[in-house]
Amino acid sequence: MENVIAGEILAAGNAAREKTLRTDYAALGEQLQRRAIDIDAILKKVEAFAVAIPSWGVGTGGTRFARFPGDGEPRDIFDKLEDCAVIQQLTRATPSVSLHIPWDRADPKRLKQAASRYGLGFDAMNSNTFSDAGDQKHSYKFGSLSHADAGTRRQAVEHNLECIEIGKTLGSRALTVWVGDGSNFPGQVNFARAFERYLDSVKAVYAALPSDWRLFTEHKMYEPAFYSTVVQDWGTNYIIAKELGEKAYCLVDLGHHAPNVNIEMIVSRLIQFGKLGGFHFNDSKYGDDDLDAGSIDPYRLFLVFNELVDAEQSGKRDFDPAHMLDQSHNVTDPIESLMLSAIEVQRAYAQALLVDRKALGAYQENNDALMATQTLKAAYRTDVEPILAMARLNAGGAVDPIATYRASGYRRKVATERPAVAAGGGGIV
Ligand code: PSV
Ligand code: MN
Repeated sequence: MENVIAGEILAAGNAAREKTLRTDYAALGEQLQRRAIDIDAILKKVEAFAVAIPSWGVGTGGTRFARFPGDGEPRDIFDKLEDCAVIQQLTRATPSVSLHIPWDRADPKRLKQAASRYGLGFDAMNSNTFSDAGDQKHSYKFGSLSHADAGTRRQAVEHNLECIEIGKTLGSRALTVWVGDGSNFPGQVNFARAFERYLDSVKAVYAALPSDWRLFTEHKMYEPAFYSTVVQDWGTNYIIAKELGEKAYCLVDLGHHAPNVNIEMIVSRLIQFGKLGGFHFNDSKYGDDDLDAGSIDPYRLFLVFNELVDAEQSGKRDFDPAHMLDQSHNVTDPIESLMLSAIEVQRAYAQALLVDRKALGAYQENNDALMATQTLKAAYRTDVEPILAMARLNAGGAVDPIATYRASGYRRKVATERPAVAAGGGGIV
């Protein structure tokens, strides 16, 4: 496996930090032992935890007002894979990349070669029928899978089939479908007819799914349609997954809900009825802000993982939610944001593993609301950083990924190698 960051830089950074880390890890181990928790067992689980990087996340994002490109931005999917390799090399928590077609269209064999050179795999494929590609016949201005015109729907279905074909060569095992279909004016579309057309189209996509693949449909409350959206909420999404069959699951993008919605309860419901497919992790304050995971409300992220760990520990069958990041970086170096976001997701998982579930169950049975919530807080308040850093060190990553990345000068290097990517209008990301 090719190292993008020089081995000596990584080793030097770790050498400077390893002694302190071992002291901190031992101290946390003692603290957890008093709570009857074996730190090494938690470490093992954290080491096995992974979250996929969205290929589109390593480029600088933008808003509809402007995009301010950063230095050395990836020019194509091969540069993106190189950036993803840096994230994986230093965090060891992001072994796969999620591709978006047509943005990442390239010879699948070359893609596979490039990824395996870096030791990366491919996560879910993402189709794009929310914007027009240069060479397509029908426009998606008024929708795609739910479009009133049969030719446009057919084109959108075929695009999804092409994504599956590309994914097969790459070794992907899932397709994520998000459509921006909806309306901007009351009366513009007939809700029922649009949903019926969507269901017909997505059924045609589902029919082409290989037997070992999963189909993830992603709901979103609004944007780009601002009055109604065809797949707007988890209820609609659940209906879709039920209508399609056992390979269809709901994907929860944390940013796709109204502010203050109890997302962890949605997660619980979908788990209970066997339809939770996975996540797009990010954070938000007002809407689909695509901010870094855990940057605004880390407690909510913990509460989501509390549900996941609860399900995992209660032995739910066929429970294997996909973990992906989906965020947009407008003011930070995307590599740094993605490294920290992956670690934040991992942190929420580690904290959720510390919840005393036996005590919590007893408090719940006895209606002791105060102690029940304190039980969650006790886990959340625990500083699990030594566990996360130890997991990285054991796997050959960096104790401090940001410091090591900055010391490596990677961004300066690619800035000289990659000609600037144009500024300009924003994207939807
Ligand atoms: C839509 O906002 C979304 O969350 C979907 O996952 C898209 O595929 C992604 O963002 C990129 O635009
Ligand atoms: Mn998403």
